[in-house]
Amino acid sequence: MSETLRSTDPAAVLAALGLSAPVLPGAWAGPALTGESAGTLESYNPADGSVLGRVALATTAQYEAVVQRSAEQFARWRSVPAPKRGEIVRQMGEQFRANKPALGALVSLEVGKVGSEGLGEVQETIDIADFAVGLSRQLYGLSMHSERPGHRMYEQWHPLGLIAVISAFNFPNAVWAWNAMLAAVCGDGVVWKPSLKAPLVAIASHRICEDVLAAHGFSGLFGLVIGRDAEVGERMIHDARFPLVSATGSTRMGKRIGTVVAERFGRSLLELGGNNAIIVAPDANLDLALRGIAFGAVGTAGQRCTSTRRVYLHESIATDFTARLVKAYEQVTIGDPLVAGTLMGPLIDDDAVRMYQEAIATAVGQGGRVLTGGKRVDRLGSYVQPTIIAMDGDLPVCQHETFAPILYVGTYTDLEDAIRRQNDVPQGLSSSIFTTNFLSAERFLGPAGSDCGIANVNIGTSGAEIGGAFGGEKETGGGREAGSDSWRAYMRRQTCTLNYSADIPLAQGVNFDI
Ligand code: UN1
Repeated sequence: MSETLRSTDPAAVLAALGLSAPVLPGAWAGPALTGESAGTLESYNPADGSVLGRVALATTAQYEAVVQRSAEQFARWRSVPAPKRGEIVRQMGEQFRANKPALGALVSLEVGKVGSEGLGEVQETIDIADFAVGLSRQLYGLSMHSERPGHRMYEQWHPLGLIAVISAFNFPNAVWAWNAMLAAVCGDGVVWKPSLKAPLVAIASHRICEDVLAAHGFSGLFGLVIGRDAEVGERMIHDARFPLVSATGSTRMGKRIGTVVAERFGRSLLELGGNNAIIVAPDANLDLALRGIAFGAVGTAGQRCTSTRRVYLHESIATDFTARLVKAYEQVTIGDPLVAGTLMGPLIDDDAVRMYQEAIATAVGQGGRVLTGGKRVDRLGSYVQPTIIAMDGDLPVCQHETFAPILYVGTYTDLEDAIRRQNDVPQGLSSSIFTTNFLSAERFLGPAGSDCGIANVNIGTSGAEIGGAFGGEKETGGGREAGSDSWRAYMRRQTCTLNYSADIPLAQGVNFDI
């Protein structure tokens, strides 16, 4: 399939994904549950404020039906051999490949990502599906040497159960897929509560997987509930049928989920706010630094949790480099995300525009100087200008994550001080240094260097590949999703000791002769 579908005709994109109904169901226990609803939700195109579609919000009873269905299917799915589960996930990956142009366009329409980023998001889903397929033959446990003669000891990994996935608007497809594809090969069921700002991408993604699952007799292993916190969210996090709640979103939301889930001894996997900085050393390749910062800060209109929010420039290069950065910003084409050549689309909605404006006003009040941007763009849709704010010391506003293209730029003299400042925020997701000096790079990556879950050299803070574990420390929540050994979060570990001797010796030399 080609990747060139760039229809700005939403009806064609929705029809290609089977989403043409006037009101789409918001509860899917495999197929849709219809009949009742907890109200109607409208999904808007942030590029022009038009209504893309309407969704019937899930009721409590529908939530219950979805969870029950997933639980029933899990009871059989857990006994399917993992490589066979992998084969079914492989087929899901194939379907995402076939639907990539339309689904990528829908991501652009519903959340405002530019065309290549919409497609890139679906590619991230395809990548994690491929990764999960390979993993399905590599869910390894260790074997240990028993201290007792005639004994064998090993550990094995079993499916954990039902996984609740709560996702944010900014990666409406891929972050769910990180969880769902791994959970599926690990033998789990998945119930997804997506962002109410991106319900259509969720329905399309769910249906793609459901078709594959149904063809293999596992309809409803993946469930979808598009609902408000009152009907669905709170119920879900309190629900003991979910041994794991994996959530992406704000720190405030994560605190609530972490507390409630811990109280019932569940596990939570949290991927919350970021506040990511780039240090540019005096010896950096400045062309690379410029591109890395521009994509990190302006890409996705600054609405990634990995977006670059702060830059620390060495004083010797600061004046010239800042001027280049300002010039680059002024060349950014802002507009319809699905028009070729657009680099920055709209923010998700007018609330986001308001938060952008408030953050800038606060920064200026604290002594920040707007070097470029700073204003809403005067056209239909939630568009803003990418903004650079110069600061002498670190502004208090820098402690907060604003989901918008605002970049705070400061200077430094001493690398130690720059690293201290990059770490000196409550969040700990991603970080970068641009340097050609081996010692500076290693210093940044060392144990007293960056305190983030992601630390890069000569690339920006955003755009991580799925092969690595993704997540961060401190208020970012500590969870790790996607690659490496993140799969372990979706399984339970069992330590097994087998006695094949004619005696029953006790460990630690204990005698208990009876
Ligand atoms: C997010 O913003 O929640 O590293 C996820 C990145 C993407 C994922 C971002 N691969 O920027």
